[in-house]
Amino acid sequence: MYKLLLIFLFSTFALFSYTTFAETNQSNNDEALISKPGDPSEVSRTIKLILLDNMFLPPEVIVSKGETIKLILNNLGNNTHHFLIGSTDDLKKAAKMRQKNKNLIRVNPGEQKELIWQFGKAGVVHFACPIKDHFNTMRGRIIVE
Ligand SMILES: [Cu+2]
Repeated sequence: MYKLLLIFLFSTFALFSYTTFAETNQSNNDEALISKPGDPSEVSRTIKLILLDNMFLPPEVIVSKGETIKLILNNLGNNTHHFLIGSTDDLKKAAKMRQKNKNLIRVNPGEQKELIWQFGKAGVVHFACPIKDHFNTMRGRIIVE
């Protein structure tokens, strides 16, 4: 019984430390606090983004603080594009390292994908297609008012 209690205490502590670390890590990144994946039941608006070779239309979107947006990504270009939302650093890293990112959405030509995203704080969130040769022009931003 005593042993079981020790295991319980240790795992609670481990979980707590992990959460604390995750929060500390996130607070270094303002954009992570401004936006995050949203709950489908809280969608207040749908915004369509057209993906072309190589740009987003519109390249700038304005949302209100607190909104959960369903983003429709419609690829009308001839090439496959990727969509990644995050901080400028995240996007640059993804473009440079071509790393697997769980938030990366692949949209083939003629295809349409959805992303539900919540904007909790006023600020600016960036999005881009991190594919090499696309990244320089295929960028946009979401302004949270
Ligand atoms: Cu692209």
